[in-house]
Amino acid sequence: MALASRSSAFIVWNSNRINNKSLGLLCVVPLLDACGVQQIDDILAERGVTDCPSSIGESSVEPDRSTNADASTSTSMGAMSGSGTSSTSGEPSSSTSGSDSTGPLPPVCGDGVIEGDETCDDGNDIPADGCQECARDSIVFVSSEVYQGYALGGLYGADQRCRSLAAKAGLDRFLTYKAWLSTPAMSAADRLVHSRGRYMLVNGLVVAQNWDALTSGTLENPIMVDEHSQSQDSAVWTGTLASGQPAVGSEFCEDWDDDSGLLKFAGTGFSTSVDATWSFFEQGGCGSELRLYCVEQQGT
Ligand SMILES: [Ca+2]
Ligand SMILES: [Ca+2]
Repeated sequence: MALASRSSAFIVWNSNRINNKSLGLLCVVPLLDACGVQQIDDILAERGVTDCPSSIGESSVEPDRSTNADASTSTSMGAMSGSGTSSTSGEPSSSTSGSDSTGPLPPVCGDGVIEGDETCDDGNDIPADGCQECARDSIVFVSSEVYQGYALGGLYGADQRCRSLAAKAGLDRFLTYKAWLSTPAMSAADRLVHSRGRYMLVNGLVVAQNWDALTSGTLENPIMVDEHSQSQDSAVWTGTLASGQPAVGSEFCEDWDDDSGLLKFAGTGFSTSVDATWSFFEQGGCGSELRLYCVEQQGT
């Protein structure tokens, strides 16, 4: 009976999310989770991405990164191409790797070449143009969709949902997105890239200046804006403390993929908070329909 209830829950979710896509996939009850994730993969494939990951692998990130990185680099470079020879001007490289040792030359921030730990290099001193000190801004949004905590399909399924939402909203580099979500064995801090760049809402407001600020327990603006720039005042599945570590003591909805149908709980945050409760506020029942935080990932 638990399975039957999951089936109906899935169908409701499915009809809400993929209502007129006619993807031609038929879900068989024992394969609900796998099928749900597969359908999200197919949504991504419909948008021209055929290399959907079988795990949270970087192989899916690389092709997407290269194309978008090229695009953003060319536009930003184009915008500043006329302005002087700034090869050694501002924006010094923040990677302080030893200057006089034997290894390869350290990256030079400002030379227009993305290298080393740089995720962009627009060669200018303009901080709020999406590339600051050779670190690119990352978008973070709260999902416009809601999900039952036990039916996310695990961390991978949650990540796929973020990618699907980002793709449908037309966000760049949508395949890179991951959910701010932990299990006891895999923390958000371990899963997500610790960017030197800013974390931004899609409406341009700054959430945090970098990863350390994001995980400091205080945000500049709450992550209450979804991928379509709409406000969402809502509880959010996280299983994660503001530090990025798992919210120990909660049940994580059986790694966000609970087949038991039993009443379980998991850690939630609140989207309007700017203190540590943005990530962990209280535990919520896994049958509740809550949102996800989705975070764009920069290069490894
Ligand atoms: Ca460079
Ligand atoms: Ca810049």
